[in-house]
Amino acid sequence: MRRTNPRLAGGVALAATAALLAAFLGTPRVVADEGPPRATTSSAGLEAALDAHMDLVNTRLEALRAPIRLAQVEAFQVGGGLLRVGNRFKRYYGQRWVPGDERRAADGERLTYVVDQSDGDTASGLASATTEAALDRSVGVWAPERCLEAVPLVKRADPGHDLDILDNILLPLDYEWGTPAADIQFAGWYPIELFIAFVPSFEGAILAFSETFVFVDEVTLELTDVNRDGYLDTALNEIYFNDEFGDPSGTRPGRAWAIDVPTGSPDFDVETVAAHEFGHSLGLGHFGPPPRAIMNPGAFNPPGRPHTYPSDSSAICSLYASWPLP
Ligand SMILES: [Ca+2]
Ligand SMILES: [Ca+2]
Ligand SMILES: [Ca+2]
Ligand SMILES: [Zn+2]
Repeated sequence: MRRTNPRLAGGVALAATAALLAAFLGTPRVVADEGPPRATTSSAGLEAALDAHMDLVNTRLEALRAPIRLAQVEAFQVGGGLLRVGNRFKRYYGQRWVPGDERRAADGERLTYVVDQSDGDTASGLASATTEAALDRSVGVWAPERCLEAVPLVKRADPGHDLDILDNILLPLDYEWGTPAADIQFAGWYPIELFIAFVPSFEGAILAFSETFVFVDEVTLELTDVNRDGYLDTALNEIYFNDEFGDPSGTRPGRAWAIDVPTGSPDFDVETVAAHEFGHSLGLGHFGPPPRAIMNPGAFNPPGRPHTYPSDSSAICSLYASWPLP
């Protein structure tokens, strides 16, 4: 949800973010020698940008004394379809949800998700109700998995107040620090400014991103593993979509967010991309191809409706077969 008077605030927020990044990095932007600055798609550059992003977010979380840290970022990059995962705390295997974790007001052994209806419209012309239905279907791609039988995926109603936090960390004058309403939050479709703040100079190449936060101890500020499974304890996951795609007045008018996109179309199918992102929300990484999987990096618009493949199912089982036991 955008704050009121966004026009006035936008430039200031962007400048503040750039200044902070500059202080942090030295050089926040990659500028070509000839001509105006332009996007680069080198994967090393994007990885460096994601690392800088994680440092920035964690510095702010620390300054705010928030009891969470950003542990993992996944950016869905178009143009080659590459995806990159940043993993911050390398001495741990990664992070997992802890069943019944009171710190995130867990709904018992269920995992909850919410769709921010206030950011659900797309510049490509989809209504919020339409994208919400597609996001629900993307969760429905995973829900029937045998190894999720003990992990119901429960939808929470949009409470109407601001619920997401990363938008505020990136552009504090434009967006509110929300009160999370679920474990997994579809934060909505955001203007290019948010993606400039996310990974400067790669903003036009990022279709969506997923961020996973973990808990730190409120007193010692150390990372926690309360259930001693060898994994950090996941606190929150948020998914953001880039509304520049399909914006008639933007730089990518011919590559729109759409519903039921046929194979071969340049458009992006909301349900398919969201199903991949929700896989990250559940804790999955990338694998293949081969074999074919929802969690292949960059696989979108496969024929027919999205569905899980055997390797997706076995990956889910490796995380959840013994849930709620570690
Ligand atoms: Ca927010
Ligand atoms: Ca939002
Ligand atoms: Ca743990
Ligand atoms: Zn991914």
